Amino acid sequence: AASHSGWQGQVRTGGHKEYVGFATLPNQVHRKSVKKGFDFTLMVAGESGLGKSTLVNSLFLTDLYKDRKLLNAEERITQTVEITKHTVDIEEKGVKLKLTIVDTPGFGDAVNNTECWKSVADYIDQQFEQYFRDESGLNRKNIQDNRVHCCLYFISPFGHGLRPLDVEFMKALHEKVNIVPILAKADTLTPNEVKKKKFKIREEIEQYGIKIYQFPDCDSDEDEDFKQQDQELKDSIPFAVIGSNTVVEAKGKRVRGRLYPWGIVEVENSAHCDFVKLRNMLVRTHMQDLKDVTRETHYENYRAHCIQSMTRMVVKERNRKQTPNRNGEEAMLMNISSWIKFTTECLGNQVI
Ligand SMILES: Nc1nc2c(ncn2[C@@H]2O[C@H](COP(=O)(O)OP(=O)(O)OP(=O)(O)O)[C@@H](O)[C@H]2O)c(=O)[nH]1
Ligand SMILES: [Mg+2]
Repeated sequence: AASHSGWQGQVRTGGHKEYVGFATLPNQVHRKSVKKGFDFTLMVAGESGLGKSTLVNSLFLTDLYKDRKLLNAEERITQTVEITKHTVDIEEKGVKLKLTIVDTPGFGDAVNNTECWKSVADYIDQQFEQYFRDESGLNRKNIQDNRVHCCLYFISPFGHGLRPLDVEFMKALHEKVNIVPILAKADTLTPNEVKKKKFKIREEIEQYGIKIYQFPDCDSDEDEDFKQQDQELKDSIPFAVIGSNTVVEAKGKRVRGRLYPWGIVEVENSAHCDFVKLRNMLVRTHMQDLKDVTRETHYENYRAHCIQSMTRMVVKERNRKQTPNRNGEEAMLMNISSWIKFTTECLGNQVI
């Protein structure tokens, strides 16, 4: 077999197959991307007080809010009042990941909650716009990609399934970002209630035509174990999670959990909640797919929409100016130059 170092190329000789060396291509890609490092942007959204900030803090084993000087660990996370972005660089076995968490203020506290999704939707669009601008600019090297790859949408454990605002919120975002629904504060429900609520929420998502992130189908040649795990993952939607910022002692081990008079719930115990399943999905199994769908579907939609409206404006402007006696070439040049002019103007004024 070919090794990844050096030229091993040989041609077919004497009828039996020899390697030219392109079997090393995956290795070349691997080394290059490890060197470059990876990035991922995760957003949390949903009603206030459902544990969004607490959960993202538990997810990546880093204290995102460590700069805040508060004494009590329980109090370390306060209500989120504006969209905040935290970036942490984490490294594991030489692989670097630049992780960005976008925390959004929960809705529900205001008297009027109509269009509470607006600022979140605008934030996602602004990141697309920045990327579109950078990509169409002169220097396309080292573009900072801040596009949101996944949005964990928190659903209250206290309602009967989805609330009207949940439906409105998710529908406002589902064409822009990969939505992964989360059943919050699962420690307040019995296992049977969790099961029933999950079923109801899945049913309503379908019924209201909400397009959540779809896990890609398994390849038919995958082994049975893998297929079963994949099915389990699909059946877990919405992930029932528990968040905590305190470390408690359970059976002699120190674990992240919540201490109640009747016992301890452990965040990372899969018998207690889907926290580990969610983290594995985000990090181990589907991070690349979430990024691919963002790029190929959500960004592509934004971009097409943008170009369409710019083209429409150019046509309108040209009709307004109506210059009947130009020859073809001159008219085409006019088109291009006004297109460029309008691109810049549209982006500048955010007319899109
Ligand atoms: N029972 C229970 N309480 C939780 C859980 N996660 C967080 N909490 C508590 O719920 C309260 C609110 O948590 P936050 O993380 O601030 O909630 P949030 O969704 O970020 O709220 P906003 O910033 O207002 O949108 C805190 O007192 C947390 O300790 C959980 O899984 N179960
Ligand atoms: Mg918060």
